[in-house]
Amino acid sequence: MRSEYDAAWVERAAQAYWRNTDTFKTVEDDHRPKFYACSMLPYPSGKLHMGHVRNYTINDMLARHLRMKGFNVLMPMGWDAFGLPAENAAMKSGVSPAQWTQLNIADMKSQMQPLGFAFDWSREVSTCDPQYYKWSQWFFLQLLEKGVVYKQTQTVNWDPVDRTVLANEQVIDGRGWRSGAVVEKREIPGYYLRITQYAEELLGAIDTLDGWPDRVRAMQRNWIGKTTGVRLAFSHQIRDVAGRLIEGGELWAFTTRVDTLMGVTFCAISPEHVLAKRALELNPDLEPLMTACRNKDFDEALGKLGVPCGFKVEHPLSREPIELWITNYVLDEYGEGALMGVPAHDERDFEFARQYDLPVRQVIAHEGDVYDPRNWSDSYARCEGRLVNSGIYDGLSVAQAAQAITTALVECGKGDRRTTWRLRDWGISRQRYWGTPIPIIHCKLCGDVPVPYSDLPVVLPDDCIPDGSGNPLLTHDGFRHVACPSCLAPALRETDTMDTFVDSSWYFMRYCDPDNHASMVGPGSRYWMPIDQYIGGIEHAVLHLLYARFWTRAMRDEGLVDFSEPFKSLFTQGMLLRESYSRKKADGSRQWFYPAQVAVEYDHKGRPIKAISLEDGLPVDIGGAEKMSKSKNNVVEPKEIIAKFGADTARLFTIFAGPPDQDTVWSDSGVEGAYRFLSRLWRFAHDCGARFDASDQLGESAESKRVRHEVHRLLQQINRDFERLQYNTVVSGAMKILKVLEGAKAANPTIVCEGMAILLQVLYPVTPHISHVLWGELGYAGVIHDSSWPMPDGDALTQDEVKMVVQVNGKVRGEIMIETDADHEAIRLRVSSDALLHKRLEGAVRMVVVPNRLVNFIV
Ligand code: ANZ
Ligand code: ZN
Repeated sequence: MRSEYDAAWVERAAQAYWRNTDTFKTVEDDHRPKFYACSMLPYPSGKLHMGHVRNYTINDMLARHLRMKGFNVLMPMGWDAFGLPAENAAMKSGVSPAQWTQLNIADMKSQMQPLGFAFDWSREVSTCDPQYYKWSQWFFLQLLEKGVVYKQTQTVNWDPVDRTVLANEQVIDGRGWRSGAVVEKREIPGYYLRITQYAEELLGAIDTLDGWPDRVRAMQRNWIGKTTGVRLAFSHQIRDVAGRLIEGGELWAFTTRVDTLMGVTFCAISPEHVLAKRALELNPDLEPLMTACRNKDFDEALGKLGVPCGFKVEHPLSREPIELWITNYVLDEYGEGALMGVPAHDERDFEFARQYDLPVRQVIAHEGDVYDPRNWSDSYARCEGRLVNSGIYDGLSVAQAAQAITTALVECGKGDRRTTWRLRDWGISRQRYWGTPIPIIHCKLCGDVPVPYSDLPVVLPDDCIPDGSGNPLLTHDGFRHVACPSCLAPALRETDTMDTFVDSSWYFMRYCDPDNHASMVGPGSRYWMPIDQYIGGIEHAVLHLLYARFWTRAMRDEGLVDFSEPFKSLFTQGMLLRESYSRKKADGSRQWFYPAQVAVEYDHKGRPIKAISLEDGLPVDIGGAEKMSKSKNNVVEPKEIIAKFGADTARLFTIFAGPPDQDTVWSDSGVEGAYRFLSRLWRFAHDCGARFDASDQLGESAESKRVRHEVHRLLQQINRDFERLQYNTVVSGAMKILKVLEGAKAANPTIVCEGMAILLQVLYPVTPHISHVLWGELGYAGVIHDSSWPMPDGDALTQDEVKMVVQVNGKVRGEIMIETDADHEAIRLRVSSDALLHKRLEGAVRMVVVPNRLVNFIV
């Protein structure tokens, strides 16, 4: 055995073994319980970063641990291969998205390979593979037949930079989630999935997801956004060009605070509302402000914009005339696209009223509050108190008033109870090339004709190179021109492709039946699904998870699967952060330094307090720990770490650095510490190798017992931490075991040999290479991968000696070691045989014993 740790050699040896024996190939097996452990599939950007390393190491630890515990574990990997970056790269470099993607996949795979993850690569899925997306197309057509897919012309969010349509969920604060561009509104036709049909079920079932973090469950609830309130009608006399009353002379608005109805001082509609359109017809001067309202989703920075449209509506109870405004803070897609403005008790309405000098009328009095109509206080919005300025409702509590007013509205036919949802149907049409083609053919005679099932997949041509001038499929004659499947006349293929969230809605089922060409899902999926542990970033807490939950239900309702929730448990790992160093330049922008370009001074806790540039010796600002990002020069490349220290060190550090579900700061000294630990482990193994051979007697010495007790106690803690995925303390527990063994000079070699086996086994999930090799070098039976997970031995855990404190007249005078549950006589004997203590006992009249803890002698 080599005397020094050589990570490169160790890792080559372990990986050669795994490769040659196909260790990670997984097959269905009814004799073992199954466990499906899956990481969210990565986008093949070409670069593997430390965040991936952390994510997949967590997954790998889980998989290896459970395999040794007797589970049949599936841990696959694949590629979210469609999407925008490939098109952007094509525009820059002239390489086709297909080629760029294939190269990146190969590249990333080669960066993953040295890390030794136990993926079953025989099940690799790439979403741009026609054999995969064929089934997304097939399912799309199934849903179209059922009406779950429908086509609609709608106002959509248009991202002017990415030149594509975004789902509501992809618009964050009025901006595109990828480009950050301010989103515009456009009208175009597209295909929609009726996710709203499942809103109630998706919401209710969140309660059953007890393996999910509460935070994610709350985020899902919030996205679905169920609100109950009242829909009420304000009458009007507004007529269309033909002289007909628009919408029967009623403006419907949705409110959650019907109790404030007598405080309405204006009504507001969105610029898309029919009444707004009519207002514009009558008064073209409204155009500029309306356009301003329309093109900017409400953005705090821009403030609220509004314009009175020249119409009045009538209060449903008081019949007072009320002015109607068009504003940018009324959302067209929410409720009725109209609201009743109650500035006194709603903050948005309050700001708007202040801005346009509209009246504020208080209708709720909160005890202890003096209402000041010039300054907003959050207490004004409290849903409690009594009514004032509300006629017959004065004096009622908020709850009573809500009851009474709702009843009054319902009785006169001007209102009803309503539930509104924030969730919209899922628009999946993208005006982009690099995605799953939507399997529709447009015929002049027959309309939109579904591609016959026998013609699937509709294969995406892989020779297009987008140039920024729109979807290249539009000019790809070979793809575009087809015969209509129903009348055979010349027709045009749909050129929109599907949102890539479609691809990621069921890829995890494909891993279960990767070679099934006969159906979307098969026996593999019946065996493996649902996923027992899903692992990924919190950034997917809403969109991806919600779509996958919906898609699974749609599959269930087609009879394809018999479960509703695809992910039993969810684990969201934290990010790796690192200090950034920068300096403000003359033009106000920042110059970012690589850590190697600065000298840093740390305080005693290892926190950086001062940094200077090595080049000019002048100070540099310390940015604090931030997400690793190329633009800030604070990225750590896995391959650098692997080249210097090996994959086991990279894995060990990312796990040891902090609780896996929390953000963790990268530290170079931490990496070195991880490497030193592995070197020490190697050296210890080297030194004790010889001792193991010589030993054959089972030791019963006190020292042997102590060592065994310590090791098993640590194992017990480690096992608990494995179960709760608290992997950082698994590592610290393992470090403690090594320390115990190193210190066990006098212990029986058999005990040390057992302890070492346990140590290698608990480390195997995190540092599999060194554990595999040392297991062999030390002559343990078989291969560590096939060994069974170690469990603490009950006998070793019960300690048979305890420490007792000895007091004389209540003062601590010393301590003794004695067998557990010793009786009074034994204790007295033990103390009097103690050279120092026995003197103090002269004249003792009585002894008081707290079993296994303390003895007090009264003299
Ligand atoms: C009057 C009122 C008084 C309101 C009050 C609130 C407080 P949530 O709870 O988020 O669902 N609203 C209704 N339709 C809207 C739309 N299309 N765009 C923007 N806002 C709209 O919000 C419901 C409340 O948001 C409704 O209750 C309405 O304002 C407003 F003291 O009505 B409320
Ligand atoms: Zn036709």
